[in-house]
Amino acid sequence: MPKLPLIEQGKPFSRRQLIKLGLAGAGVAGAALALPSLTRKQTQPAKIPPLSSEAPAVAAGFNPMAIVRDFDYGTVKKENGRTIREFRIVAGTTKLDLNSAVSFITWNFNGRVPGPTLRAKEGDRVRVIFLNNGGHAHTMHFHGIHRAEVDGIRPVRNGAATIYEFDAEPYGVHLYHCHIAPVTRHISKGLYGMFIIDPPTARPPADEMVLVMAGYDVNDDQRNELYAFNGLPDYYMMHPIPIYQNQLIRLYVLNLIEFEAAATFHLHANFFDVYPTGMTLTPTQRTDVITMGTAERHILEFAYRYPGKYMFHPHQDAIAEAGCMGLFDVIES
Ligand SMILES: [Cu+2]
Repeated sequence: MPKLPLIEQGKPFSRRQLIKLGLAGAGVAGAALALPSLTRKQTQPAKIPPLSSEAPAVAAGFNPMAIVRDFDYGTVKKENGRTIREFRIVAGTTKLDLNSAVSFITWNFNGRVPGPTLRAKEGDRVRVIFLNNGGHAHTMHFHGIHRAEVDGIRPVRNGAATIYEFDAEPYGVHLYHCHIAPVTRHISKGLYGMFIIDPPTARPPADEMVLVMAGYDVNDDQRNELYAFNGLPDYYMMHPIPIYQNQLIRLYVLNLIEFEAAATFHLHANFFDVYPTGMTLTPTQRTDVITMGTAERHILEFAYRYPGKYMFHPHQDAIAEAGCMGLFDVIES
């Protein structure tokens, strides 16, 4: 074994250092490693870092750092022995600075993009009271099992309201979005959100987060010029999401990028367990990149073994480099 030259970890070797190591001109063969268990199933409550005051809201009520762990369980009522979860959703418009050069009028639910992450337990009754103040006709179309009358394709004109009521089924990660044509426009303007139905027996405790990938067509050319996780391009690059080392992380990930056939989700320096559409209680796959068509969504679980900052992004790097990119900041614990 040659004497190791003094080097800094992660820094490129100089030619001289390579020669000393006997590596000049030769490829470095990687050793095959067995994959250890990634996620320790835990029973104690998840450790979740407090919301940082350094991660500012970018418009009134619009803070991607809050959105990432914000779940709306609705107002819980009992009617004839059944649990009713009542949600109040208002469609509106909000101006958002997507970056220092691009200001964009979003169409949104409850003043944020994505809309609130609505959450119920399988078998609950969901009642969504929808008021449209958005200036155009809009709807709320939910994925899930329900009657045609509440499928959310009948336009609700500006200033009007309606109620969508259905049973929460089946459990999984679902979504809702406006279904007025052209749907590409109504979705890429911001009218979408996640709809989580928890299984009858809760999943193990975890630091749970929502990441919705979407694009912005800022010049109406049927292409996206900018992309984002949870509404704002590059926000989580500027404000990394703090998580704890060795803590089970449960990501609810949804791809709602219009005008692209599919996008992938890739996590750096780690692997994740995949629960397709969130409809299983045991993972079906372990990988570090997963392909998702538009409206496809999954639960991804992982834990980080080492502290530091790690990127996540679609591996269509053009999409990542146009705003759909973020960082986890793994805090030593
Ligand atoms: Cu709409």
